[in-house]
Amino acid sequence: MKTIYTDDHKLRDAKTELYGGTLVPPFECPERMDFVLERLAAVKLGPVEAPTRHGLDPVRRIHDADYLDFLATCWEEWQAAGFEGEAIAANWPARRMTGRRPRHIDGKIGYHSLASETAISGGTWEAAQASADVALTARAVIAGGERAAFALCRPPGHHATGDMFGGYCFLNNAAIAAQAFLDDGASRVAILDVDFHHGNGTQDIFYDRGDVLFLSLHGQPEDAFPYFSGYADETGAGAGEGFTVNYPMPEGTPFERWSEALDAACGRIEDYGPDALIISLGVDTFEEDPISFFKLKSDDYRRYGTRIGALGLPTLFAMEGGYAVAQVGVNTVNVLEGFEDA
Ligand code: Q9C
Ligand code: ZN
Repeated sequence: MKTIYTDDHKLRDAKTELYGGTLVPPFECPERMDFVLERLAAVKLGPVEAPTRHGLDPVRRIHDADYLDFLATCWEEWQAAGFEGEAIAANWPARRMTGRRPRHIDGKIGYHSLASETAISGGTWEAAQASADVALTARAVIAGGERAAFALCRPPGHHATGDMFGGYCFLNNAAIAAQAFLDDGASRVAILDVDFHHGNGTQDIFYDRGDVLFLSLHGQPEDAFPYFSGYADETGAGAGEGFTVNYPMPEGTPFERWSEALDAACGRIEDYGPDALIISLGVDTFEEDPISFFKLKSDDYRRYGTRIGALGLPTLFAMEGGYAVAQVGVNTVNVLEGFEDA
């Protein structure tokens, strides 16, 4: 399997994350990619190739123009406002307030964010565009006839909605790739999100559409970020009714229980019969992940990769989370190896 990757992700190098009331070095750090690359090479999974530039047109199919304008100018405006730290939201249009978009960057960043842990700093916008290019290039590899491709995306994407960043995500790489499949002639695309966190952004983007089936296995929202979405009774709306499927699970969930949810999700995908499958591949389900609460072990990743491979579909893997940094490579590549074993 080909991997698409660029060093341009290193442009995303924020120094701060708001965590438990203090500013800490971000869990979502550039070094994560080194461990994945190292493991890909160690097992000789396949060639690692650079992305090609796809421009903003495919990004605009998913994200609003005023949001993209905000991402492109946020850091400059934050500095021009005289702020000394990285750009962090502290104000939101909360219940019963106006939803109008402010002019001042301190207001605009709240309008365009869903959480405050994620800081914006210089290079973030450039890295986010490169990450989308990685996903779009992997998508083109599959369109060119390959059964599968691995988009080693960073920053991740599944928390980003059409008009909000947060949860370490800015552009929704999986959603952008799904839309590109549709725009290239596909009738139906399935997105299976196996990151520990609910893929709220992807769900929101396709919530009222029947041409994308979205399924997510995640920590239950009563106890886990993003807290305000991911319940089992969120099933889609309008033409999208029945095309969102959530599998929230409690603290301590082991592979035996998690894999039952995966089996159920795979059954739904088989019934849907998509032209392509996108896996939002986060490995923060790992037992040693510092911010998550599932109990998967390294060997389990290989087993579930094989289950996904058994679907027999053209499959794009898009990297999402995973913060037990030294184990991110083994766990991620185990999924890909298991897939190829199917
Ligand atoms: N108590 C992804 O995995 N908040 N994003 C963590 C932990 C943010 C995760 C707080 C988690 C974002 C792509
Ligand atoms: Zn995650």
